[in-house]
Amino acid sequence: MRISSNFDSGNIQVIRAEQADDIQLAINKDNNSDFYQWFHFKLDSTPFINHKLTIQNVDKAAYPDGWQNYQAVASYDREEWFRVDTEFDGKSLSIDHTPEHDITYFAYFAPYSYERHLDLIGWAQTCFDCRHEHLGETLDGRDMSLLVVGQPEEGKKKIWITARQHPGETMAEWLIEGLLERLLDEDDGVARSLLDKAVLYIVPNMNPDGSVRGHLRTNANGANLNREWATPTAENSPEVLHVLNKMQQTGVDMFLDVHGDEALPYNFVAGSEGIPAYNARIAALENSFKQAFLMATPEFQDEVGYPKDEPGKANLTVACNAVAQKFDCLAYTLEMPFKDNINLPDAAYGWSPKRSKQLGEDVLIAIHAVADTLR
Ligand code: GEM
Ligand code: ZN
Repeated sequence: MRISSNFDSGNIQVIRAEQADDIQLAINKDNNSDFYQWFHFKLDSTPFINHKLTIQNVDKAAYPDGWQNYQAVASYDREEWFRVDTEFDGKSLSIDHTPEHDITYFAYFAPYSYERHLDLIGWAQTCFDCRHEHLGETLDGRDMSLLVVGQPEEGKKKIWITARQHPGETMAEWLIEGLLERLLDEDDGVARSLLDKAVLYIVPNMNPDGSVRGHLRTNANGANLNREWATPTAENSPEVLHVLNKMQQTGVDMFLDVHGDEALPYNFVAGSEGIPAYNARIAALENSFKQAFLMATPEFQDEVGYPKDEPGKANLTVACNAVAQKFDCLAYTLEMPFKDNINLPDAAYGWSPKRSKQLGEDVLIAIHAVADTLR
């Protein structure tokens, strides 16, 4: 029996793995950071024997509430990721599984590999009305890729969408995959109408280094990119610097920053109500967007979410707040659950790549609904 994680987004530390019913593991911290929660590893063992895997250090992870009612995901073929019996006792996380094949992969959420990211960029840029732009390099020397969809013309709105600032939140890039598949479908009415009104600037992965490294929340240097939007630097957060520089060139009429949430079992949005520039126009746009999103899918809800920021008290290092303040525009953080949407639970898969992709398709309806009124 052996356990390994030496692959794209792999993260586990093996403490003991001699007996199938007593496998002891721990999650590694992000580099140069105290954050950890993302795990992804491979078990190579005898099938049809019950295995008990215990991750010892989950109580000190970034978001311990994320383990309440959480079920880990597993896969044999690295395509289908299903939920497995998982218990959290307040200290450690125990996974109880009887493999049906020699190799089983386990992860915090369905991984989105760097190869799949490159495939997404490659496919998208071959589509009509979609171009790739290189924005710059990351600290590990990977490319920051921007997809520009639609023809920039006078009067068209500029809509920016970023995803996966936090690399362990892989559902964010799954959402972008679904959003792009609809947006680039030349027969789709919402896509065609939206592209008559707007140009979309989409960054499918804001943090490729952290993704490959198996980080939860930071880049290669341990920087939490979603706290770097006030003063990004080439030395610590080039990913944000490249995107902000491009935003300066294009302007921004709407911004969506896509994330995942460890604890709350819902899809929800977090706005910019606490920024100094917040005003009735942005508030009305936020409501119009949410009403359209609620009509588009029952997977979205607006009852549960983050506490609202007090007026003028927003953290301006956060992307959504920084962009809303800088460009006086509608800006939302969109959150999906690592667990499930408990309004529409799925015991076998929980929240999943498929549902993330569908939400990407559905959010285009809400974006289309507000596009004309963004300015
Ligand atoms: C969150 S977004 C920051 C909190 N935002 C608001 N408006 N309360 C973060 O970066 O901590 C997004 C995430 O990590 O998923
Ligand atoms: Zn996040």
